[in-house]
Amino acid sequence: MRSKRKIYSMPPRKPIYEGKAKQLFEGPEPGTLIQHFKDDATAFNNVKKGTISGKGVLNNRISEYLMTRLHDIGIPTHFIRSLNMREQLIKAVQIVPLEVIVRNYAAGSFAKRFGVAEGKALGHPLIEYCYKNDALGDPFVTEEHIFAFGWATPQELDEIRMYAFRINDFLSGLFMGIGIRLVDFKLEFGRLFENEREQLVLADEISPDNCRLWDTKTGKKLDKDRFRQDLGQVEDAYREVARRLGVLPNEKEASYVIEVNAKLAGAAKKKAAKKKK
Ligand code: ADP
Ligand code: AIR
Ligand code: ASP
Repeated sequence: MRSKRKIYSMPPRKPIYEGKAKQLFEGPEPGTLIQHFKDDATAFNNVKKGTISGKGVLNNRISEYLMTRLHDIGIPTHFIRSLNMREQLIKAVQIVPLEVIVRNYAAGSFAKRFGVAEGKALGHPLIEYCYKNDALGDPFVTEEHIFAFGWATPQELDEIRMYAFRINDFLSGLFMGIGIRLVDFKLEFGRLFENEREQLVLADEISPDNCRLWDTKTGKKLDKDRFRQDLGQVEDAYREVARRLGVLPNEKEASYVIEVNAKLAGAAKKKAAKKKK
């Protein structure tokens, strides 16, 4: 028999920002934000748009898990605690406007730029920076640009590099342990102002949306490239990563999310139809 569980509507909250994959709301305490993970997916700087059903729930879980593990090895992060299946409480930070990309193997834009085969091992992990600016298409920049424009100080960039390499070492090992090769990934950092102290912390998310993850045995892509390249089985890939990390929601939780999503979609449709009238 189907359960007659009541689905509670969300209390109104002050929206702060709506991005391509997430929404930010004002948090319950000063200096906090609620990070809401959507199923929306974009690629090639918003040129390709779609949805990956259940992605928000999985990325929320995966990012919570990875951020917690990183905190345990001494990497400061913005993550405070999980709130529900799609949301987590985070510390509000001033985002350093850089995408910090770490690469272990050639793939994506790097393979294209240098005309090398995807999967070619790089001699050592390599860091690249992009200026976080959608209107400009997140252009690649060097340290010279970063200092000249004042996006980060030399001290901050030293710290970012140190964290990025430590995160890479740790995550490469963690994924290796579950049969996944960490090919590359993107990080964002922010400035946290707390107790009259300023500290750099890891922000945003770490998930198959911003990592390239390949099965070590088969080479199968288990990340957003399946969406970018129309490879199919996109949801399955995200689920597989969550399953191997041991954070896949159980069936009961999953069916509850599907139920809530259907109700919300129905309500949104009704609202849109009313507006049209
Ligand atoms: P985008 O803005 O690129 O479309 P998202 O949809 O993922 O990306 O939106 C999340 C936004 O929240 C990003 O712009 C990211 O820089 C920002 N962000 C992530 N963590 C924090 C934080 N702790 N405090 C403030 N902003 C954050
Ligand atoms: N990335 C960069 N901008 C947005 C994202 N998600 C991530 C990709 C990939 C890495 O950064 O997901 O893991 C390098 O991307 P690219 O396209 O430069 O090869
Ligand atoms: N997230 C970026 C976009 O929406 C880049 C990407 O993931 O391909 O276009």
